[in-house]
Amino acid sequence: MDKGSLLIRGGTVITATGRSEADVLMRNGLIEAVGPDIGDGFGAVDRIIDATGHWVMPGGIDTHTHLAHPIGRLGVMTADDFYTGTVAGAFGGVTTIVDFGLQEQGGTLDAAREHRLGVIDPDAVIDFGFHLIVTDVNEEVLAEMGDLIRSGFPSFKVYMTYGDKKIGDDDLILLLEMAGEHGGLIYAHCENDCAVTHLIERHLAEGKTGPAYHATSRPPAVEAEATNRAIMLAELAGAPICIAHVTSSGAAQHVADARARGVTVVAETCPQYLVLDSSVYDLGAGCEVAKFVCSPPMREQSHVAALWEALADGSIQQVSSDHAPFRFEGQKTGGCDNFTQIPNGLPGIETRLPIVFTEGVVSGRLTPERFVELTATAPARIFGLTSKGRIEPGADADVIVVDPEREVDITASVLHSDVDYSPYEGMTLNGFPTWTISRGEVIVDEGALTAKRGRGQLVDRAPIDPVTFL
Ligand code: DUC
Ligand code: ZN
Ligand code: ZN
Repeated sequence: MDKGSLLIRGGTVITATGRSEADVLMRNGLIEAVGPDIGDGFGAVDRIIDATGHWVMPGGIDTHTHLAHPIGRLGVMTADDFYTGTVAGAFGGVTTIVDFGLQEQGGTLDAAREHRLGVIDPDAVIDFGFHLIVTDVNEEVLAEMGDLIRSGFPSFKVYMTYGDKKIGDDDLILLLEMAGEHGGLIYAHCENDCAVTHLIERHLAEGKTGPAYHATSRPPAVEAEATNRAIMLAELAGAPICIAHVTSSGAAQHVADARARGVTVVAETCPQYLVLDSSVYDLGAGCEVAKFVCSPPMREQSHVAALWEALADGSIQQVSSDHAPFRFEGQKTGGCDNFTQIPNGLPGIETRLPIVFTEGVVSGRLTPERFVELTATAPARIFGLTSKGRIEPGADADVIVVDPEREVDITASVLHSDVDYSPYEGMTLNGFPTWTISRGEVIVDEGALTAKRGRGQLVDRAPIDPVTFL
């Protein structure tokens, strides 16, 4: 079937490896040609976009989103469904997400896969995959993993804390061994559960119950210890591992040290840890602080600086959003008097690219090429999205066209998530796309949504290659 053609003319094409003044021709959902002055030789096109003065980059890939998902120990449902969440993503330049499918206690991973597909497919406006969250490890689950990996579901999320979603070290070793054997990847939320539980109990016993105490109940050592343990277990098992949301210099150093000694470990951080710090947990700010409750929490400035260094020097390989949106009124406010009752997470799918663009590229910390690598090319490589994250002939035509000079003042009302606040209110951000293009179709057209609900497709993902994914 002819799915049409589109020529993006006159922009600066930026990829992870370089930049050039070039046109990009897309046909039938794929990139057909990239080069200067593409014209008559390729025949007529359905539409031409004049990208003069714009940067043409691979669409963002966000491999850490929680849409319509019961989060953490409390199991509160996130506020975005797969329509509002992916619409927000499209406006923020995201053309693919990798979300999560949760294994029920006593259930199989295959049942989790089937169920989740049924939830996502009718609603998503951009392409999608999902990691399977393993919460209950047994013989049957271990036996399923090989087939799942070979059928396009190569990554498995584990929580080292979070109530009944937590798995212990004994199970983590088994999962790592099985993943390593079959080309899978374990993706780990690393916090020491015993320490978190102990510190929460101590805070409550001392009457430290307000939202600001969330942060002191999960200090950096809690994260660094679990990160090191997960890496060491992966090393023992000879398996690759991806560390979710690194927030602290200690955890980042464990990743860097392990990579230097040849361990197949990669890591992500998230925008909130790059532009916010522990000052958001001001004891005097009352319940407003609940807006910033996420796990791990934001850290002091020395950690923020260490994360930027790790992004620039390559010891952290990607930036995902960990989009876990909760409304302030009615969801976050449920824990104004007891921080353990605040659902953990921040909205961020729409602001991820603009934050990294503004604070990374515009501020001179990252090259434009590194921006593309961190937000699209590396996530595709790490999580097996072989058709995405590149602008080259044969790749999926997932492209954003950005006017690097255009600024947007952030308020909740200019964003598209189904939440009543943004953690970034008051910031001015560059890097929002003028056009977002998914498989050759313009889905955001100069501020207007042109995508149909449910047009997004499941992405076939390849097994992990532990050599190239580094
Ligand atoms: N941390 C959060 O704050 N929210 C989503 C899940 C997580 O690990
Ligand atoms: Zn997590
Ligand atoms: Zn998460």
